[in-house]
Amino acid sequence: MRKIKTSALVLIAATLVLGASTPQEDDVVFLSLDTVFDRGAIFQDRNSDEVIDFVNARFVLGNVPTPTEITAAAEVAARLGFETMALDLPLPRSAGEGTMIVIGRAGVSRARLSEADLRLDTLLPGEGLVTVGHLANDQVLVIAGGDDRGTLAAARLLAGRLPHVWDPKGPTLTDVLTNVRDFLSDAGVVPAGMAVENVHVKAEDNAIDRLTITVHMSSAADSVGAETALNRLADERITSPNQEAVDDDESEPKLSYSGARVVRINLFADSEALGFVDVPRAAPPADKPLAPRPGSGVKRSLDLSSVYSSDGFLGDANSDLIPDRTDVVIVPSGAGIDGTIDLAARIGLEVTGLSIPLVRTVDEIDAQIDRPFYGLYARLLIGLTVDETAECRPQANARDLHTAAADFPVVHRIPALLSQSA
Ligand SMILES: [Ca+2]
Ligand SMILES: [Ca+2]
Repeated sequence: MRKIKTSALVLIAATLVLGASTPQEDDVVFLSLDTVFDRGAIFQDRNSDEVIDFVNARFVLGNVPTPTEITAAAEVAARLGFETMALDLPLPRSAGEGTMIVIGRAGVSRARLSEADLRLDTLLPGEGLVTVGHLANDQVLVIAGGDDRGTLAAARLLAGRLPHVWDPKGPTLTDVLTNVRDFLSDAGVVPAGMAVENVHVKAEDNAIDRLTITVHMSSAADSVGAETALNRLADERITSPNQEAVDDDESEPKLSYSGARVVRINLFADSEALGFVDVPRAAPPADKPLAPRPGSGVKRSLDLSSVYSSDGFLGDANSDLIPDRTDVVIVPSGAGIDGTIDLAARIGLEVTGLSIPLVRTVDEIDAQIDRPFYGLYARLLIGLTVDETAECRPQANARDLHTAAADFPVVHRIPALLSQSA
């Protein structure tokens, strides 16, 4: 079944030319964080078989991106590849076609977007934001931080967590929108429109720091009613916090998500901002043991013919011949690392289970040098060339590998084709 996917892969060296096929008229092209991985502005089904086969996106980074910005873009690219059954490589960069995915403040500047409009100007070092910007008639996906660490945190939030509220098995941003609408409707004030404005994250945190929802009310009076109801909820939660952690099978209190420290509701009426209310979560998630993920043996038959198989960068945990995990960490360093973005996208395309982080900066590797990663630790450079398979070392032992691997969120999927033929 992997062949289905592989045969759909199209490598195009030349610049992508649009026009041969265009999105269907009923394609939703509205770009929104809650539906960013649905069929729409970025993910398209160009032959109308209900399977995503086209990634309508281009990366915009600064003129001279840092290795960390490349790493951030590559993490996002891996998720793009993961969400589609076919992909044109290389992924277009700034001058190409497609929805812009802007990485880092240098990318924001290059795209001529306003940091203030995007709420990027107040970000501190280590803080990152995923949001949607507007440029003329285009919508732009923006992933940026107060510094490179913040940008990378935001990229990993998008690549490894969204559209879920952190926990890959927990509620989604769409659920949050529904919950906010229901809460306000119960309070007698029905929103006229809603959207996820942005998702704020801090490096090394274990939850979304702040999830901001824009709510448009029909009138200023309705906005006051909404503010009153939300403030009452927030005050109750602040004065009598629930100290009990929330287990998976418990339903959470109203507008409380263990994967988001705060839900901020921005209230508007007649396009005028009328204030916001921060609703803190009732309790953090319960500590739970991380599920072990099987490690891999040493890859003795790795060569360039086997990189995209279970003998290479990929792994097959359930032995059904379909690669369902990655057994590789990409560490971009040196000159010409831009192609890391395409390499990550290709790896994402080839697997049915993806772990983020897939790409690590040299600094991150240095900080964890004593900690075993996956079975294979290959240092890669670009153009699908193995520059040096330095430090291909045997795994320390299976238990340590489980521990290391279990720290990472694993996004699983059952693609339409696979589920049909299963
Ligand atoms: Ca299709
Ligand atoms: Ca498998």
